[in-house]
Amino acid sequence: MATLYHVPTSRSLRVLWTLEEIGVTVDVKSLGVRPRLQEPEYLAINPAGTLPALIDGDRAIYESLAICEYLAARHGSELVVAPDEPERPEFVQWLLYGEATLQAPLSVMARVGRIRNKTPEMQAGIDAVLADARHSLSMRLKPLEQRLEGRDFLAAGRLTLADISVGYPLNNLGRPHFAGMLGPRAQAYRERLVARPAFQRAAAIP
Ligand SMILES: N[C@@H](CCC(=O)N[C@@H](CS)C(=O)NCC(=O)O)C(=O)O
Repeated sequence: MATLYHVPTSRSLRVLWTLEEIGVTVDVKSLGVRPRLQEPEYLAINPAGTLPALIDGDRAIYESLAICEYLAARHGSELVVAPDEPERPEFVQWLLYGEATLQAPLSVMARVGRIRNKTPEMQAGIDAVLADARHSLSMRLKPLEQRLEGRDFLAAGRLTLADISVGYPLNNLGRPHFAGMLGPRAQAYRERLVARPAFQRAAAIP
């Protein structure tokens, strides 16, 4: 059985959500957030120290969306839009958007938020980076709001990995700090996604 290295609230949530949607289990190893970056045992599995990682026999996969695609495709799930389906290009676009476009400014915010022992000059620089990331985030939400006009899902008229990809940063955008950033369609879409029983089960995994 494949092993998934996981930390609650990390991008491993995408993988657990995918597994819950398709009704498949893997061996889940839950790690602490910070220590793993110095743990030789974990660095031997993923030299970058990032999460998630999936080990399946001799195969190691370190990108959350690549893990989701690997597991869903292997089980013949409709969460993957097949190459011969008309909305395959849109599927790939929104699949990548969730990580490369929408999650990117959130990751910047998380990283600078971890800087300790700040001087006033550093704080001023950090505040400028945070303001820029927030502006970038508000711009990057605009195409999502447009895409959701008249649609429940991002591609192919059904739940796909594109929704699971985008659902991860949208879940993070539910925090009070981001109140008011989502447009009405993105807000309703977020609520629909996080209300899914499969999402709820995945989010409850310690
Ligand atoms: N693009 C990668 C990003 C992986 C990533 O940055 N994961 C975060 C946790 S959600 C992490 O491990 N951060 C620790 C760090 O970058 O030092 C993916 O989707 O798996």
